[in-house]
Amino acid sequence: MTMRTTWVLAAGVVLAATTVAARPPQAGGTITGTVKVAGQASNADVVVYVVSVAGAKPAAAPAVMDQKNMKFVPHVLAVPVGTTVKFTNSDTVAHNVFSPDHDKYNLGTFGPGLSKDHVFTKCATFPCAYVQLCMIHPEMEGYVVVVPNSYFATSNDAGQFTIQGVPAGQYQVGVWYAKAKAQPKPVTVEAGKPATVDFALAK
Ligand SMILES: [Cu+2]
Repeated sequence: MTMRTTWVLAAGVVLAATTVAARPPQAGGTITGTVKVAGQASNADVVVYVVSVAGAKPAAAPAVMDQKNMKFVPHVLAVPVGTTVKFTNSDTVAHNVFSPDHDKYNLGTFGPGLSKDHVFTKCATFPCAYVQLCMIHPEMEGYVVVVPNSYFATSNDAGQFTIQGVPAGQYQVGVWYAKAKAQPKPVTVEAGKPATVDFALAK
C-alpha cells in the first residue's frame, strides 16, 4: 500500500466518523395505534397523519397507483403534498384516469404497460381526498389522499398503523376514511419510544 493510498483511507475513516457524530442522538419516536371503523368488516384504508410537524421534509420519491384486475391498487394511496403519483396500467385493457375533486385532473385513456403522472401540489385544507375514477369502467374507484408531510400511515385490515421516526414533540394526529370520520387527537412523542393513539370512526 502506498503512502498516498493510506492517507486517503485514513481521511475516509475520519470523514465517516464525523458524519456519524453529527447526527442527532435520537431519530425520533413512533406513533402507533388502532383504528376501528363502525359497521365495517375491515378496518383497512384509514389514513392516519400528523397534522403539523415543524421543519417537515418535502415529498420524497414518486408514488405509484396501479390499475390491475380492474381495480386501483392500492385502493387508498396517501402521499405528502408535492408528490408525483405515477398511474400505471398492468391490465390487458385500456384504462382512464380522472378525478373530479379539488383542482381536478383528467389524464386521459392509456393502454397496457403505459403510465401517466400527476403531481399533487395543491391542498387548501388537509387532508385532500381525490376520488380516483375510470371513465371506461364505472365500477373502478380508488382514492389519492394528500397529507401535509411525510409522517403518515395507512391502516391494515386489523386497523393497526405505525408512523415511524417522528421528531419528539406534541402533535395533533388526524384520520381520513372514505365513509366515516373521527376528530383529531393529541399525542406526545418522546424520542426512542412508541406513543399510542386509537381512533373510533363513525358516520
Ligand atoms: Cu378502467
